[in-house]
Amino acid sequence: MKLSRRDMFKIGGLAAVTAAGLAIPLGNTVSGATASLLPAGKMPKPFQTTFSRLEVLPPVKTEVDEMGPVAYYDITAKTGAVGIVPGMMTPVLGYDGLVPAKRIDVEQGTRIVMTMRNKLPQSHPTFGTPMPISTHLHGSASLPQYDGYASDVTTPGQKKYYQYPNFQPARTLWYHDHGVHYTAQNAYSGLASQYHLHDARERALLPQGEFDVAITLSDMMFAANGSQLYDDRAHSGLWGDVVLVNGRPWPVMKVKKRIYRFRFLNASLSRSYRPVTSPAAPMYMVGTDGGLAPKSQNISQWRHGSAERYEILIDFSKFKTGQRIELQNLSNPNNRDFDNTNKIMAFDVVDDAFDRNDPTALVVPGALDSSNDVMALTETSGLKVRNIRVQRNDTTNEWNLNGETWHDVVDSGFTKVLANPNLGDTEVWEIENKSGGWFHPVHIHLIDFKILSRNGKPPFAWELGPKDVVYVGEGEKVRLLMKFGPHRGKYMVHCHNLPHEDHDMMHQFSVGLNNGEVDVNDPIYADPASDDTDG
Ligand SMILES: [Cu+2]
Repeated sequence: MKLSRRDMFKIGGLAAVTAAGLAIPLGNTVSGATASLLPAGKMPKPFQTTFSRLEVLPPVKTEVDEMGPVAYYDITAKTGAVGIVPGMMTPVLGYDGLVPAKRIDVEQGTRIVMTMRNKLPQSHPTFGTPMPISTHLHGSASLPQYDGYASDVTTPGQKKYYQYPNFQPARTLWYHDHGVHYTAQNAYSGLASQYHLHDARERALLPQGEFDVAITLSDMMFAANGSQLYDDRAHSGLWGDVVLVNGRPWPVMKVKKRIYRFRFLNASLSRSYRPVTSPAAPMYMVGTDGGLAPKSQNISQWRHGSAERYEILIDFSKFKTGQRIELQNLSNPNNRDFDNTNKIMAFDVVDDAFDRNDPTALVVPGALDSSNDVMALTETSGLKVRNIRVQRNDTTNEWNLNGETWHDVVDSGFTKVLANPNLGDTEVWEIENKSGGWFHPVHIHLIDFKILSRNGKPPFAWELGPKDVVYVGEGEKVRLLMKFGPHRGKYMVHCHNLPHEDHDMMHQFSVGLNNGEVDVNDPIYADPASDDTDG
């Protein structure tokens, strides 16, 4: 099923909200007290909830076949309800109806076959948007037909089998909806969770178990009845006034006097964060989107755009029992900040015992020895250099890459590409944002890249690891180095500010495909969704 250009204009309620947003100038950092329309006294307040860990989803079956170990998962996208606003229930979409959805943990070398069933209604219970879904495992070098290609949709009543190879180095991935033109509504309503790929190196070097903590950041705003409010301000973005950590507003977590590893994922549609601890706690970046960095980097804060993952060690060993350390948000230009969006969560130090013989408890590793080959790549003369401009068409209110959109890809019968490297090619991609009025977190599927420079200067300390999303800030030009493989086929490249992606800042590149060649891994036709009769 393909959605036409017209589909997005059919949504009465949503269009009305968006039209209201048009009156406000784009691109300004406009601060207000709140965005939610909740009655006084109902608005969630910081540090009133207890931190909640993401539960781990067990496989329904594991076995060893001729290719090795494989774990099977069976997930159903369906509606649910959560209690974020005191005394009110908020309708949501969830994997198995849960928000936050459970996370998946897997060892390197174990393949995953995941059945994704769409048991959503025909239209969104709050926004009225259509409900075809596509599931992307962000950070995985999956084959094109299992990569959550936006137009490879699973409609209500259908299911699709996804295959995830898990041969890559350990990393923090996440699975989330990528359905064409409605990814923003679907992810905002809950179709997202983390996925941790483990390996021996990461297990030896970094905190595990209780001290390896998933942190999914998101933001939300609410209508007077407690349902989600969606206002993407003429597709410029959605900035909620309630910051959620693993689905709870500004929670408080008890921490022991040792080092913790936090896997920060920014799952906000548009908001970027600049987390900082107060009082300052020692912090070290040890991993980025594509896994371990070559060495740890001592940082005092970091800039965190949508879909980026940063693994950060925070050392609580020098604090006193009872001390509270707030994780605050210094924000970045062109976000919309509200009364409490300068806070994320808090840590309360407790005196509980921990194993002092755990080598990760009190020592921050220096060299991490990234096994991700991309960090060993160097730029040599003669490499293909591609220039990509991220920009906005003010006439259509649509965002584009080099003037082209996903509509152009659809209209070309999915033949149009932004780049066509051969399998194994190494290239430099220069992504340029000439605007001073907005920022774009740009995600390239399939590969990991190394950031060579930003505006001619070295990347930030927290970016010195393998990446698959790059923050292209106002007036910034980033240079990225990447090697294309291990699969041939077509993959998306897009902005991860999801209202930008949906309208319509998404394109594709092909790897190793010759003109006119039949693509055996065609992202839409190779292994499409089918009717779900057994679920
Ligand atoms: Cu963007």
